[in-house]
Amino acid sequence: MILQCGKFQFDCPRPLVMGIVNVTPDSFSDGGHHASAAAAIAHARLLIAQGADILDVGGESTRPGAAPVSQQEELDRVLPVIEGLRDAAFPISIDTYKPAVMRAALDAGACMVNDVNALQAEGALEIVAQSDAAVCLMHKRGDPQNMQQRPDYAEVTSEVLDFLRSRLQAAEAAGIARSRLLVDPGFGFGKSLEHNLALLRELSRFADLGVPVLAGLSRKSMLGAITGQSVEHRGAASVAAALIAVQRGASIVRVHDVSVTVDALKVWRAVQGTNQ
Ligand code: 8Y7
Repeated sequence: MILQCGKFQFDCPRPLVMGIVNVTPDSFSDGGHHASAAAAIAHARLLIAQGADILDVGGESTRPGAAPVSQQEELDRVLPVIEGLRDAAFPISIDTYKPAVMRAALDAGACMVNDVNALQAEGALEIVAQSDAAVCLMHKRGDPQNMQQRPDYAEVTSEVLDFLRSRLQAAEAAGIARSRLLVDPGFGFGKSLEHNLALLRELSRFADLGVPVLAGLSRKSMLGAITGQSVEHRGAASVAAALIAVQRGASIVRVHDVSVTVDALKVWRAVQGTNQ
């Protein structure tokens, strides 16, 4: 399976590692956007050196309970980072659900849109259609402010699959070629622990949709619920979860801890044989 990602082309039998680059204002200095951009660029370069295949740059937290950020603030955070990395020619994904941020990031050199809202915002489909970027369509229920209140599904995997199927159709109808599309069940986005476990257990059903599957489990609260570990001690659980996702057909894992994930996947690939 080939994924078209702007000028990059990924051959998806080899699982890819997406490194998370959060651009948030530095609360310890008054350097403002310049300081946070410099820190994010340095972190991005480190993740690439550790073996990340693609970087996911985001300026608004979508964690449960997070407050929204204005469009201008989000642009001020992410654009200097994408521009600062442009010459290095790393594949960059922009983590946003705002169409104006997508457009500016794509113009600045991003080759993928990672949209937790699956291009449902007015104008989002068109902006991606006009580009040659890849796009990850993720399922969520509710908004970060309220999504963990009372998640309820009759059959979680089938419902999430139905949603992603309809978003794939909408994307193709808008002119986004299938070779540019990915799907993601959206672990933790309006799901209980049981829902998240069912989705991970049945992840191969998502791979059956015929486009690459992205899985984001890194440091998430479901891993805290299982292990009892606080967020800064979920590294081992995150590597285990990434490996399980890849074994069940995920093509890309979105992680904070790139170096250890890359090593775990090297072991998996060695056992699988040469053509993975
Ligand atoms: C995911 C994500 C987050 C995910 C995709 C966190 C932006 C929360 N999680 N994007 N974003 N999939 N595609 O804990 O699971 O990293 S933010």
